Amino acid sequence: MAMVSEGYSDSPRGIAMGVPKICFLILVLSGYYVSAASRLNCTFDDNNLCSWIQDTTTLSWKFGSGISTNSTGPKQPVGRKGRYIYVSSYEGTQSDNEKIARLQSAVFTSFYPDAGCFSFYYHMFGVHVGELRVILVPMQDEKTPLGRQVIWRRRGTQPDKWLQLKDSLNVTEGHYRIDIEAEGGSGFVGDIAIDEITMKSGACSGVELCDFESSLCGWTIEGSSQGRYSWRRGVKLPKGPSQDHTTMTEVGYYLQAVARDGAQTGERTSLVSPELDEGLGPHCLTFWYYRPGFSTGKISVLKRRNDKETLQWSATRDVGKSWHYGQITIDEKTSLRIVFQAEKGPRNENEMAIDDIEIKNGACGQIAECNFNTNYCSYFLNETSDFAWLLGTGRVVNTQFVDKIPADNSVENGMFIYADMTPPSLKEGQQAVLVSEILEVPVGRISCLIFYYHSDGRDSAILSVGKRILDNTNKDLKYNVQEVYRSTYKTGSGWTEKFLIFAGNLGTLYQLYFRATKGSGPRAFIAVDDISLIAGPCEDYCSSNPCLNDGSCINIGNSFKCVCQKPFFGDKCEEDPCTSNPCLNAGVCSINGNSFKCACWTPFFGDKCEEDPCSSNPCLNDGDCSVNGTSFKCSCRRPFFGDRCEEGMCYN
Ligand SMILES: [Ca+2]
Ligand SMILES: [Ca+2]
Ligand SMILES: [Ca+2]
Repeated sequence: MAMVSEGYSDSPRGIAMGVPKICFLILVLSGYYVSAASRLNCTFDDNNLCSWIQDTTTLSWKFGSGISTNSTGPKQPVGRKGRYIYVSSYEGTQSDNEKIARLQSAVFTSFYPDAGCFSFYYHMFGVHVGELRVILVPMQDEKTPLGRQVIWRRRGTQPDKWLQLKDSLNVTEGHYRIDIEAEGGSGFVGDIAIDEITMKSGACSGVELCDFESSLCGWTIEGSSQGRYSWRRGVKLPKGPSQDHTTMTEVGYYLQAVARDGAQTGERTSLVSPELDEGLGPHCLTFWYYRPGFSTGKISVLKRRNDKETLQWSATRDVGKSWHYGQITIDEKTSLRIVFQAEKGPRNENEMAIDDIEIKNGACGQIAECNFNTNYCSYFLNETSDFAWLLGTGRVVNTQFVDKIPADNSVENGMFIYADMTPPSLKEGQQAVLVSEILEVPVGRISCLIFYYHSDGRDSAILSVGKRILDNTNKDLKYNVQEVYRSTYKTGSGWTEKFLIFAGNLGTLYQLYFRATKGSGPRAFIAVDDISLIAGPCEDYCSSNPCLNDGSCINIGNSFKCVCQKPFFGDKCEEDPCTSNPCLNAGVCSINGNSFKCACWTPFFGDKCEEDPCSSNPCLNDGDCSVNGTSFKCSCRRPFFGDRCEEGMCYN
């Protein structure tokens, strides 16, 4: 714990040296030690821990297979078969300071300058989930630890799916051990599971998320020319946010633009990405930033190509002492780098920060758009909430209390958000409030909010939707809450679509909110999915029934999406597995489950009727093959003869 809680941060010295790709010293796995490090690999499938050992603690890692779907653990192991290991949040006996399950790796050796890529899958779900952390332990020898450094952690409930940690280890020469610790929570609802640990030589490739927990992920820092203003990686730095965005706790690394004594207004520092390949196609860059106060400075995102930078996004307004969401679409034909630039403002009471930079396939949607299939997008739980909006498919909290969850689990068969009103400590009237990133009333002054919701159960609960209008005319930010919609209506099975008009004065800043209020009992279920917001009046793009073959239509922004019944697919569910005529040689296609089956004409055969008796080239010695009924005939070249031209006049 030591290095993290002391506010350790990387020295900017390495930055000035301009170390390419992965900064600082990295794990080496070469020669003999490659096998030593790969010994860390484990799938847990055969009920064994491979080279890992369980340290003696009060909680224990157990083997699971995911068959108990009503528990909070994963529904199945990674790869859908075998085993994983998990820790129950609470075993009923431990006191608060001894609720840790610890897995220890074998000791391995590393030295500069190669890298090791460490990864595993984790699943953490349920209101009482504690913390999962990875600790790098420098070792004097096989037995004696020299300290411990937390290199990654997640706390509290996460989306109800397997997520992957993948990180280039960042260590100097020496002997090391890795510990994986799961800390229990305050109650029974919540398991922490892990699966498929791997360690490979070389830095990780294809890392899409940089949370700064163990490194700069291959990005580099350029300080101001005067050297007094620079991005700095650290934990709980002075004048910064009170919590890290990744972990939502005080421990966790982010990047802060730090001004030293004498730093002048207008000095700039840049965080520069590795070169992004050309012709990637559209990608969405998302990030979280912290910028409170009127004169704190400016935070910008630029594209850099051949030392020429073009501005893509910037924030100068006061958005209060909390993390905020930003996104830009990148779609470039030539390679480029992304730059996060901070420019120092005249005041020093706060300093700007960034965290959780992610680059995903596909263009960004509107900022308030979210299908909740991977994360909460720009939405976050308001700190005044008494309980949570969980991200998942509706299991765990409701199964014993609620008659029906949405029939197909989700509008898009992915995840959705649902309010968890089951903890016994909750009282009537308590609330969970999910808010969006700050939005601006557009030209035309009206927007249309579209969302889908589901409400069911024997007890009552209220869903209300509205806006929190931001008043930043004074030094202290204020919000004026305006409810636009309230429902106590039970939708029963399936999803109900809602269109709401939001009107306001041009340029007014506001956040959308979705609030669930608990009624008299816990037997209530409220879920929301597929939120979108567009400028202008509401229009129902599904009214013309564009989806074919019984597909259902969802309005998303100023377009629609079809959710197709199997085996149909395509934008309008217009295609089935036979649409592309997969059967060759006039074979007849029929649908077979989600795939197709071909009935072939003689002499053709094979899955796609692509073969005939000559396809396998049965004639030897350059003989010509011709189809003869359902078989073949060879015309041989002299001096060869025989059914397959396999015989010659003389053998030598
Ligand atoms: Ca496994
Ligand atoms: Ca972080
Ligand atoms: Ca969804």
